[in-house]
Amino acid sequence: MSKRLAKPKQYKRASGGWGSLEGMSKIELSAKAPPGAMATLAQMNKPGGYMCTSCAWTRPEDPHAFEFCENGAKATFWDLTTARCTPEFFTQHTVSELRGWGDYALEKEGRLTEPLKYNPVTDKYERTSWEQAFNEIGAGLRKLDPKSVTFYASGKAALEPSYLYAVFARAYGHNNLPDSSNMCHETTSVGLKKVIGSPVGTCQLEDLEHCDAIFYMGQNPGTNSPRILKNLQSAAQRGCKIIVFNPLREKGLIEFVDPQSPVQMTVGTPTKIDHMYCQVRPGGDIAALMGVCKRVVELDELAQSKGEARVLDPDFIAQHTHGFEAFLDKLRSTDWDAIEHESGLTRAEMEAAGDVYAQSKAVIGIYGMGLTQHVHGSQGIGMLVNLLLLNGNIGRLGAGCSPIRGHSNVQGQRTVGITEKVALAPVEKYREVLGLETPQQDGHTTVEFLEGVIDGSNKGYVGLGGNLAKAVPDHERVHAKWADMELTVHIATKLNTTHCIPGKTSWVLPCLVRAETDEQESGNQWVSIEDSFSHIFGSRSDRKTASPYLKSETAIICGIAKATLDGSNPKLKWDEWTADYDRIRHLIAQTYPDEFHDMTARMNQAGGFFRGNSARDRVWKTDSGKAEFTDPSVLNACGIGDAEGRYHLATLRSNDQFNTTVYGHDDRLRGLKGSRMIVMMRPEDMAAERLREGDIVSLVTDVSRDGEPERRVSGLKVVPYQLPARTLGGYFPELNALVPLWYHDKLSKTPASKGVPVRIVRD
Ligand SMILES: Nc1nc2c(c(=O)[nH]1)N[C@H]1C(S)=C(S)[C@@H](COP(=O)(O)OP(=O)(O)OC[C@H]3O[C@@H](n4cnc5c(=O)[nH]c(N)nc54)[C@H](O)[C@@H]3O)O[C@H]1N2
Ligand SMILES: Nc1nc2c(c(=O)[nH]1)N[C@H]1C(S)=C(S)[C@@H](COP(=O)(O)OP(=O)(O)OC[C@H]3O[C@@H](n4cnc5c(=O)[nH]c(N)nc54)[C@H](O)[C@@H]3O)O[C@H]1N2
Ligand SMILES: [Mo]
Repeated sequence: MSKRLAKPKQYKRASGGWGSLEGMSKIELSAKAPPGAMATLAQMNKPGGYMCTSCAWTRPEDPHAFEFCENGAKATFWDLTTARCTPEFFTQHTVSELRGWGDYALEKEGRLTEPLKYNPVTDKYERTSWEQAFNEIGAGLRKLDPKSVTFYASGKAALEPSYLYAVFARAYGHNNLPDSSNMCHETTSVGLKKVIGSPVGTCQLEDLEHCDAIFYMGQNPGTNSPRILKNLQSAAQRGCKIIVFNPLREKGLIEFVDPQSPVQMTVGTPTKIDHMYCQVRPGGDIAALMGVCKRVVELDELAQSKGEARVLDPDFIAQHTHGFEAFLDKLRSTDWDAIEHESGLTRAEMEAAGDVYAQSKAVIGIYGMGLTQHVHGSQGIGMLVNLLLLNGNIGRLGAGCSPIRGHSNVQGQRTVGITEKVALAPVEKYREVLGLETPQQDGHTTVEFLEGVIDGSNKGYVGLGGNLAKAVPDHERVHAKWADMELTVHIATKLNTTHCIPGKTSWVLPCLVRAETDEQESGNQWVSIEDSFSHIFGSRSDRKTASPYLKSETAIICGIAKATLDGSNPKLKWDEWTADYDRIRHLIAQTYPDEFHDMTARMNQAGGFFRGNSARDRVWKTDSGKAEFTDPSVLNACGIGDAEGRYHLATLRSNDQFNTTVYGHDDRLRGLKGSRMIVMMRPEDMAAERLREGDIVSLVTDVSRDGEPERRVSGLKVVPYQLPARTLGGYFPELNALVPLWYHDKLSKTPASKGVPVRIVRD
């Protein structure tokens, strides 16, 4: 073994800058983008244009000439590719063969062009007509008990089809409406709601312009929401202190060059983004925030003893919060040794962060999957809210709590009724507006759906987008049973692995993308989406469709619904809704009048329209009627603690992927190239394990329940990376087989993909 430690990989340039333009043009080539794709990009995220299908970050009122980012451009090129996956392609390949191709190769075949039906005799997908597909799917659904069928949604479909999808599910007879949120921000929907009464973030763009500090936790903006970098840059430039909590030193949080600023691109120096970078260990955020809060409370006590202005806001605490005393007791009784150990940070670091908080008049907490995808993820969110509440940092200018959502309309899908929880469905309004009596029993979360697949009780699956079998935990257990379902239906743009694990009867129904024209009887249709800031935007494109046989998601849902339901409810007007989406918006406005009145008119105004947020107005829709201080029961959010030989693995996105859609095999912003089958490891840990860069290892899950077979992923190349001790990084979805299905957030059942206990085994 060499005595010198391996040199950690890193990217030398800033985020943004020329690197992002190079990244974009590489994808333009490899995605086979057609001529004019660049002109289509210029319409993106502007009033009158179409809304990017990549992330859910908001759009300003006065968009830039090019209001898009490297990864938004990649997503668009990927959608607009000239490659076509036609029925002829399927005559050449059995589904069993395609299952082994991987999503990169499958999606590269291009856009699906015609409806397909699986033939189990030939093991091939074959061309079918829309009429036949709808009739057979309708007949298949009628044969099944609705309670044994799940309708999944993956967060991209717009508000109009999403609203109808939820209506269809309930008219058919179930609330089994999980969406990608159940693997993502469900921890927010449940955990944030519990403490502030709102399931979504409280901030608006103006807050980012007025905050003095941002606590930026577990989110990677350089890759996953690059348009936010511009807002962070402006904040940093005016002196806002950005304190990052993340086990990895993510480039977008360190320095940024605005690719749309000719001056900065040519002669300028990058903007430094972080004021402090705290490399917490996985799940260490609860302890880290305890440390910060402890310091803030100490500073307040000191100020009181000296007769100086208070650091806390006692009036806010008294008037607006509940549980402060219990939280204070917890802070006082938790000692620094435990906090340092569980956070992986030093007391000095946490105190310095506490000092910044105490000196700041307005603070924002931003977070992503690094907080939500843990066994005690809800408690991590609760701790961030505790910190904000100490000084009334919710519900005033420059302050608030801001989860960064994933898919471009994932928040909106929940807003318009895609939820498995009856309490969140507009049951009364369905009755009033649609004459619909809805099922009273809660439906499945994604985890419960998968349990049903494994035990055979879930017999039908309809997927409105997504690549669910690939995005979920515990691949081997789930895939072994997925094909036992009686019926699987996939509404999709491109072929993926989930389609290649067909149920006994199975269809792939190809749909339009948002950047294409959606011609119906009344003309080219508008759709709408909701972003992370609860703004609703209209979206429309006049770009030619990839194939004349494609249908919109709305038309497909209405087609299946009409063929499935018995037609006895005259208020369910599937054909009329397909003909003119204004009618669907009218229904949405009737169902949610406070938020969506005059929807069609308002969604196209500059900046869209804000549907409001109770917590922002300091109306707390919680059990106590106040914002809740919570007293965490653990200091680390990982469900399983330390042990000899154990590491905690965070499964991450690379800069060349959108979830299971892999654009390429590089991860530019992390300085990694060429392979996704890697495990990032701290050089000191590599030395201790006698591993060298390039060695091939397996990871084995270091926790199991009685009788479960081993969970293992082999063939992973060791890459030195600057990480906290005993922390590993690797890619989603390649490592999903390591996450046990039962390893999820306690409150919301969001899979705990960021703190998986594993052992390293040499191959
Ligand atoms: N280009 C692109 N854009 C995307 C996506 C994509 O795949 N590609 N996906 C979309 C979707 S659906 C989503 S949900 C979002 C996801 O966006 P993010 O929330 O950024 O998700 P991840 O990439 O999973 O990584 C989160 C970050 O958490 C850090 N982390 C891991 N464990 C911990 C921890 O215990 N504590 C803390 N503090 N940090 C931790 C990781 O190092 C990483 O930087 O992005 C959306 N946008
Ligand atoms: N280990 C681990 N697992 C994770 C995560 C993690 O961080 N770690 N992240 C989780 C998160 S946050 C999420 S959101 C899920 C993502 O899970 P999903 O949302 O299910 O997966 P995607 O990869 O986004 O789905 C890609 C597929 O969607 C289809 N598609 C693309 N665009 C459209 C469209 O416009 N309409 C329709 N109908 N179909 C379309 C294409 O066929 C494409 O193959 O994965 C989760 N799984
Ligand atoms: Mo997500």
